[in-house]
Amino acid sequence: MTHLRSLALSGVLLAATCLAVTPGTASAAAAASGPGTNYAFDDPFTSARTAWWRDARFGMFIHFGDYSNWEGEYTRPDGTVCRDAEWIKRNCNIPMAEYEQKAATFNPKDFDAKAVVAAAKSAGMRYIVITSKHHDGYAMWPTKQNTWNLRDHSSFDKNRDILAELKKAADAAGIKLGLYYSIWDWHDPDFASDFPKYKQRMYAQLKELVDNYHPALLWFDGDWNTDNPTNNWSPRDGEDLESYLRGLDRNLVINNRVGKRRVTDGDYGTPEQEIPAAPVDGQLWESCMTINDHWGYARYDDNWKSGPTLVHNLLTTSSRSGNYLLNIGPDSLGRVPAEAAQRLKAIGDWSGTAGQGAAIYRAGYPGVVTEPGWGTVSRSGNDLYASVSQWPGAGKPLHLTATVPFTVTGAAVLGSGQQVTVTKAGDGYDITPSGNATNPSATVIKLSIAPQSPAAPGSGTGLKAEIFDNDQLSGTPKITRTDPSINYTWRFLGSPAPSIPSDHFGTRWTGWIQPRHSETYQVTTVSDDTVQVWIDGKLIVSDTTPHGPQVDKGSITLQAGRKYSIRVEHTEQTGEAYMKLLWSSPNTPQQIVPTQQLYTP
Ligand code: FHN
Repeated sequence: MTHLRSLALSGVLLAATCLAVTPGTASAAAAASGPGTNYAFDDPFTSARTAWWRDARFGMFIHFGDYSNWEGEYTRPDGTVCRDAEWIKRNCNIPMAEYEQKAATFNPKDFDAKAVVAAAKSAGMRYIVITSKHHDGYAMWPTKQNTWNLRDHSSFDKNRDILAELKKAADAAGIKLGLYYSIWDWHDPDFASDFPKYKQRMYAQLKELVDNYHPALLWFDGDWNTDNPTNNWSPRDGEDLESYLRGLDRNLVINNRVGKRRVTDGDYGTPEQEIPAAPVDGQLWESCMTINDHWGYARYDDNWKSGPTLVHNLLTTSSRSGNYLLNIGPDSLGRVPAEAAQRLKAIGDWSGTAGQGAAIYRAGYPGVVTEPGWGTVSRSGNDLYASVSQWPGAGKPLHLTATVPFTVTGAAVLGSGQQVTVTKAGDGYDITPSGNATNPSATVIKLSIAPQSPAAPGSGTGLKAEIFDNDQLSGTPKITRTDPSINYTWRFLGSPAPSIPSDHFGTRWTGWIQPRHSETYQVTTVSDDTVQVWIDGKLIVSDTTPHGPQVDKGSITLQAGRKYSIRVEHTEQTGEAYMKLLWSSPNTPQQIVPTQQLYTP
């Protein structure tokens, strides 16, 4: 049973699609490409476009597809049982004909979008990401690109569209909807035999998703090098696709698996089943995790994470300026497993009690203290939220190590009137609550702090840029201009200006940099091919070995309000090109160094 529409139609469709876009070339819908293109049009760390995602901190991942119909178990012809969830077709070697027959019986008649959204709301989740197409290629919406989908190949009500139902319910509840899409496709014969044709079909499907469901976020997967079928997805494919999608909707938030999961791909990194030990240098991040041991539904999997564990994971990600994307796998009828719903509610009960959610939403890495052993500390403005999972014995202090001087102007246990004593002690503060923990997950102590007064915002306009059409920075610069910041993603086709070719160019930026805080700043570069940074005449970053997209960093102690000389030199030889200059400090969350703190010579 072929699932591509009739050849003539698919020919027309593909022809139409070809008119709309041919991967690897700019289309009317795609953003510009070629010399002079900078694919970075904002700073994801601070832009209005990503603000909802950064503030949200907590989302629901949903793995739901025709694989759910197996409920995690396949009985082989010899009677033995094979277990897997969304990978069951591949890992249990199910013949395609048998897999397709099973999909024809898929009938998630009990899928209730309002119930799914209510479960997310009950947890305090602010966005939802659902699998629109997983690796098995089965589309969960009525795609026109093939008949391997929930509308054309199932026993489901042909008048229903679960993505539309979910979009409507999410909008009504004020929750953003994201769509997961696997690049790797086990079903489409062109994935292995005619990759360009597969990509055209993929582009057409993604346009359907953007046009029909208006997702706030696209969560790509299946980007990695693998076989069976061989995955030829390349960094250049990622460049083309990301550019095309941003041409469709500039507000889209896109993860790093649109490319090859590098620091320069998409808007954020996607650690999986783990939480990074600290804020990730050079990129936002979101940890995705199962609530038991499977992404897709597996009826035998009772290894559910406890409520306190899930609360602690959420607090840990927020305290390191990350997002937590917690997964559920609806069963074959589309129902949210009761055990999952119960745990989601436990999280929401915790965050909704006594304002404890303030430790999560719009909160991030504290900067001014180190992470304690007794819990986590997150920061929102000049409030620290010490979330204590190991409550001290009566009269025993909780110690916080300070990284810079600050004063504590107030301390209170959320949900309790108990007294909290704060005393300066050694390298920081001792915090001594007088009463008991308020709950088994985490008791939150809110500390109001007064950091040392920052200098007034700067009035800079950026740095002088001298752009050379060679990678030795030799001779007279072809272009001299003022660059408001150093935030360049040129990728393969772009360059600093239309007159500069996309290979063999270089730039020298010079001027002054003005910190707002008197403290040690981490200077972070994202570069390809080479980079050097001098501040106050000191070489802070130096990576002169030609490299692919790479993070380098250095540190320097600066005085608030003072202007320091800065010189940045970047060269591009061939291939991709990137140059970003970020900074962070105890009182400065990671960001592209802002224009007003940069001055021309
Ligand atoms: O292979 C997939 C897997 O099935 C699941 O979708 C996870 C979720 O992020 N992503 C891939 C494994 O990294």
